[in-house]
Amino acid sequence: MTPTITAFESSPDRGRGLARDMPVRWALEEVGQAYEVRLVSHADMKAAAHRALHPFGQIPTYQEGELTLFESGAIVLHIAQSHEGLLPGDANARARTIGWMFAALSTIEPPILELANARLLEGDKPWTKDRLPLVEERLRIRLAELSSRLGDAEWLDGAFSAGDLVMVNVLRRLNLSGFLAPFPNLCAYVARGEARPAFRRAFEAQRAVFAAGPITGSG
Ligand code: GTB
Repeated sequence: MTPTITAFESSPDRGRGLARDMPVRWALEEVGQAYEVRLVSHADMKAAAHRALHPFGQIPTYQEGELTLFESGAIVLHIAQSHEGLLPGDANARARTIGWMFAALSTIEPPILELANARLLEGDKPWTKDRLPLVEERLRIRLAELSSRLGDAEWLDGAFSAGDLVMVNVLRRLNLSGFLAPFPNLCAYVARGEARPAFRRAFEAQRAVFAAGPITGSG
């Protein structure tokens, strides 16, 4: 059965592939699973019909037969568990891969989002001048730790896996920030992920939505 995912009708990232339909598209491309995309406006996301799929009124969602999922990490894990290619066969390696997915979403991503919020949402607040250096330092520490663990390896734990997919996707948010620059191995790691043909297909698919422009009227 062909799954259907949701994505922004008009993404605020202007086609840079930073919204969270991107890891889902990427995972589907990696495993060679065709999918359909239902584009939603901000109003659609907050309407009752969408909230029945996603309690927080967000994208992405994933529907496949009787199954409805939200949370990009859970969706990527489901795709990885139901296809070959993104999880190792060995049980211990599989558990470690899932550990890296959690590490990406619950250890590396929070300081990245904290920085984005401090700059974009709280940039004009009186406390930001004092708080921002602390937030930046917390992110630098996490990146240094990740860089040290990755070392000269190509991927985090053996062959490319769902752990790398989620980690690279999280780190991409820093691409234009300069925060990755002190860590050449992390820059190369992100570039390796972005060079994968499945990533390119996913990226082009989401970019095409932005390039086509917003849907206006029903014609
Ligand atoms: N934890 C959830 C997941 O991983 O699926 C988070 C889902 C989420 O944050 N969805 C966002 C959303 O629907 C879109 S991706 N927001 C609408 C709302 O909450 O009302 C987050 C995002 C948005 C924009 C950019 N950008 O412009 O760069 C990057 C990431």
